[in-house]
Amino acid sequence: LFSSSVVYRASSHMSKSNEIKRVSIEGNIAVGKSTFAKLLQNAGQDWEVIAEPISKWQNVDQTTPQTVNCPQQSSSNLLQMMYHDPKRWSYTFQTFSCMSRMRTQLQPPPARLLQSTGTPVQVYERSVYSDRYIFALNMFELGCINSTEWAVYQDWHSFLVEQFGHQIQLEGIIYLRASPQTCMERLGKRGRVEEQGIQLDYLEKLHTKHEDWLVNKSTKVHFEHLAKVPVLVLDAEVEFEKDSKIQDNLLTKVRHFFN
Ligand code: DCP
Repeated sequence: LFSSSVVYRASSHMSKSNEIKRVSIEGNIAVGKSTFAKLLQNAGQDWEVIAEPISKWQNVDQTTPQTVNCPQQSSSNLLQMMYHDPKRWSYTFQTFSCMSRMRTQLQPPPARLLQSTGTPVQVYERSVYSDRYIFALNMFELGCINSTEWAVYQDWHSFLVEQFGHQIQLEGIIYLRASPQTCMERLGKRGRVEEQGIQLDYLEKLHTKHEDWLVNKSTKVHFEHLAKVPVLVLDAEVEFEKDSKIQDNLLTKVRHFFN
């Protein structure tokens, strides 16, 4: 099903100067983005991974000091709240996850990367674009975000991307592609408590959203530059975590994408 890999070279789109490139890793829940990001991080000193700020979503009180002393706020795991009661919490979750991602990705790159003589690359786990065109859109289509919330979400998202987007503009997207069934198995194996109620049907919907955005290019995106960002599609159906040969093969494709 996913044997072919579609490659659009990122290099032609990138500037030749010693600027830092930004690339996001996209893919379904539990496909292996973090594992792949670590692989890139270890592959060369020119790569720096900016992890998805998921621990912030699981501990909201700790990240927003003004709510720390609020006695009614006993539950602070927004990820859990969203999966437990999606109609009530999806909008709040999507707002907070996108805002915290933007804040994290807007941090200045480490000096090590700025001093690099090669091609320094900042690797993001997901982006503000998958937040909107995969997750928030899906929740809207499922009726868990209502039309007023969706209008508000799109309004502030467009505004923020227009204001700050140039600082986190992507030069490439790496799409880790695997079947929803495979992601379901990996999700079960890793056993993140909040995700235990996720059904295959949900992963299938997210899979279709990834395909529409990154392969079929049928998702209506609102940012001109985004439609031109090159996409490297990698087959993540095979288990790559413990297989060095497969890892080398994937890394070769990534290097080719950047050179
Ligand atoms: N999530 C969400 N809406 C978003 C971003 C994430 O509902 N805008 C949810 C989906 C997951 C959790 O947050 O339950 C973490 O999302 P990811 O799929 O990005 O991260 P994983 O840890 O699943 O990635 P991987 O296993 O591929 O490393």
